[in-house]
Amino acid sequence: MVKATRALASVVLFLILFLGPAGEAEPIQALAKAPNRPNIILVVTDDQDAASIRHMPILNSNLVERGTNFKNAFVTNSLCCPARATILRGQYTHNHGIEGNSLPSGGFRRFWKLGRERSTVATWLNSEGYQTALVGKYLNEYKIRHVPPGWDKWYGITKYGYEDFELNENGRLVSYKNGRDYSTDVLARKARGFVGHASDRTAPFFLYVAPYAPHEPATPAGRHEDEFSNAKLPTPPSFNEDDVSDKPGWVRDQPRISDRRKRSLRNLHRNRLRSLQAVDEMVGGLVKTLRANGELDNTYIVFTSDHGYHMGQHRLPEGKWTAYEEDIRVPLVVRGPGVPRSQTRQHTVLNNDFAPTSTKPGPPPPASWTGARWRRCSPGTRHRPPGGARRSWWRRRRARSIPSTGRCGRRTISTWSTAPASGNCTICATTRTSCAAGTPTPTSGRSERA
Ligand SMILES: [Ca+2]
Repeated sequence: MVKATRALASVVLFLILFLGPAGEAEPIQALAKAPNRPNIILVVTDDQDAASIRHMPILNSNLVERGTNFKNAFVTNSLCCPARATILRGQYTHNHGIEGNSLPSGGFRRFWKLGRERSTVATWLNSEGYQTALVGKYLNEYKIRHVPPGWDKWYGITKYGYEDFELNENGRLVSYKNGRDYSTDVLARKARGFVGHASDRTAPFFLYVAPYAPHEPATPAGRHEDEFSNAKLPTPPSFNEDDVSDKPGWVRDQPRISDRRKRSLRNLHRNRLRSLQAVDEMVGGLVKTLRANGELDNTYIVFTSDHGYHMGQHRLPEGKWTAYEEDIRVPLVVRGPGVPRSQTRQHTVLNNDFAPTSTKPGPPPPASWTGARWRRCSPGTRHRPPGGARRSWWRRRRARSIPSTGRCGRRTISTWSTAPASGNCTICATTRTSCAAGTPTPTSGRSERA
């Protein structure tokens, strides 16, 4: 009984507390009234910029208008695998050790070799009696029959694609390439199937559903191909900047974006929006299934992306893995019991905080956590900047702009620099050409795209 109560508090408390409405008592009352341990559905899209959720009408009517929208949600490393490892572990990149999408700096195999799978949000919730399932993208370079611990049901993508893809379905590799199966729709069916099955049991469930959209090539479902044909490429003041003299060298070296490239970006933008429509429908389907099973009022639905995306800002063509706002800002919308409806919050939330917020693996919390449980975000609460190593890391990342892994002497460290022709060593701060200890070896962000 004590364990069950603690689990209830652990899962409900933090989601509710950080969402605390203007009235201080409401979240506590909501917790006290919670009849059952709540279910959690975490939707993580791939490469979705925060602004694009306004083009998802079902998401807006079912989550934004029925929940709370966080306008300042950020990731601490805007690349797929490091960001997803952070969501799973509640750690900064330099602590979980997944610095890239592939070996030797990252990828699934490094996550596995380091034993990181043995302690994730899935194992924590599973040990508290939750039914758990992952549907969709796990980690880059995951392409085997292995099913990580902590997951009761597993439908991990082992080959990325929209119309030609492969899933590991509970240890069995299943290929989809008949032209009739669209990846987001297949994942939606798996997700709804799990919710329906899990709802028949008394134990609560945790569903991590991660569609491939709107990742390039952003192929839309056939039924959405003709939509957004007149959508214009967003061109904020940062788009294709005329004056980049205030930028680091690697940005100053970028040429202006040509008209031809602008048309390419516009077409990609339209396809990204089209591909998101199936995700929108997936969200609607999950809500419908929850409602049909009587679980909607006892389920938190969290919608976010692994990181943001830039398309022409600061002269940078399409991509990610920079420290610019477009890449680190993500959508974050939460709906669930006790969550204020149709509210926005301006407080800073990081992806490091997702895992600590969603669960509590029993006392004591893992020493590995570098995220924090989301604090009460009532009006007037001020965000405290990270301290110690977090602050140092953050400053270093903001000072640079694109991450790379380098060595300086005996130290290996991830930094934010992308092979400028000149400049300081990103580790020891001496000029690169005169750095006696060693020269950092930058890794291009564009070399690890998936
Ligand atoms: Ca991604």
